[in-house]
Amino acid sequence: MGRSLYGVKALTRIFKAMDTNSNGKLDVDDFRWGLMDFGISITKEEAAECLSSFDSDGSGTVHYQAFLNAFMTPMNAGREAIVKKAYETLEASCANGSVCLDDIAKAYNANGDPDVYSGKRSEEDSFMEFLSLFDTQVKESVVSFEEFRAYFCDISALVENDVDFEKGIKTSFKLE
Ligand SMILES: [Ca+2]
Repeated sequence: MGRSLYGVKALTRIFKAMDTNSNGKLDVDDFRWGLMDFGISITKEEAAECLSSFDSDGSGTVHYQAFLNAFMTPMNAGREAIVKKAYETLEASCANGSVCLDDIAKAYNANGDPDVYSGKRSEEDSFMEFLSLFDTQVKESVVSFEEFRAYFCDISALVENDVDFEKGIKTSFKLE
């Protein structure tokens, strides 16, 4: 374990712990009570002000994706494009038109992982870790583009060079 590769997982855990009614959004009360669990006590007004810094659509709540985006290192346009292409390629190749965990597992080639490439860990470890990062462990469950993208945001933060990043994705999903 280690490094920012687990960023998405840790953030997801925090988000879910705060989202007590499990509606995928944090409101002022979720946020306030969540912080109290960490021993931080703030007023409703302070909580509202904090939330507004995450809240891009002015709804007074923070969606899961906005929460992740606030903490994750964004990918540049070139990286976004290659990740999107990988997902679209998966979409085109999978049986029922939506990308399931099993489709990703079948397509994934661990040699695209920089740590496998450099000999730091085995293909199997890389593969198991890759799958463990997705919320679902059920083969038939759909993996959304947002989940897929979040995983590569984590990877992206570790890879300095755009060329290496692109090469990694291309190898992982056998893109031309
Ligand atoms: Ca909620």
